Amino acid sequence: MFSRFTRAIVRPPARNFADGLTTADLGTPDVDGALSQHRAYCDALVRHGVQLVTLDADARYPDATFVEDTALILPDLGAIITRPGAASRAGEVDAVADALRVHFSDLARVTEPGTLDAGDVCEAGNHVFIGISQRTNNNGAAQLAAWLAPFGITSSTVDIRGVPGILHLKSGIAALEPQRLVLIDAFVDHPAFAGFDVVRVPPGEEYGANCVRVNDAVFVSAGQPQLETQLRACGYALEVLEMGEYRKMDGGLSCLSLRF
Ligand code: CIR
Repeated sequence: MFSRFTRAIVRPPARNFADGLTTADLGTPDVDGALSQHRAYCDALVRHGVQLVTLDADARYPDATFVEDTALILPDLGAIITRPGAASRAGEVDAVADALRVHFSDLARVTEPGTLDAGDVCEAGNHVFIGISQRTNNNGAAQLAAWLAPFGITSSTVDIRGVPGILHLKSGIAALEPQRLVLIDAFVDHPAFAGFDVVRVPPGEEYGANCVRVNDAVFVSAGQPQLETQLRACGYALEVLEMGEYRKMDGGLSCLSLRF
């Protein structure tokens, strides 16, 4: 599952981006700042060989820029459209499904009563961790597990509801290789992650845990200097990206693109 990505779906924020959901106490995001951070993010994807599929902004869905939550893609194999756990985000899936139908003839879907935000899905080689969160329920996780199994992909759940400060599983974990995870302290001793090579996120830099391997580089949010040093020591080239306007809306770096 660490194939090269050649494409990514992205969706710039609408002018009413600040009307989206958030628990962060970091102030109101500036939409022009968010657009400029989005452009820089897209430019970085292009620099690393990724062709963009850019969806139109849609003011009906102020959180729609966080496209990652709406689908899980197994490059060259298949894609499943999620059923987002927040009611205000339910309709975001339509435009993403339309875009994916061009590439995947048979799109699967998470259906009621399951809910799943793909920000809760972390792929590590042929195993997938599924966070049980305020957005993803056990039924949604079971539906995803059943969809993955015929592809030879195993899965397990990680209940994150008691972990403070994270919205999704991937707010606190990233897979850089099939056997190498970035983990916040809250996950370091979790049995689910035993046996993995771990890059431990320094205290105070937890927001940086939501980094993404894109082909030969790791994309990481700006402002995490110790984590940057650790990642460079592992041999990764980094793309350090300003994410401040998205952080104000509980958004991480991974959620701005759906890579395949
Ligand atoms: C939300 O609360 O749904 C959005 N404001 C943020 C979603 C971020 N998604 C992600 O980290 N995968």
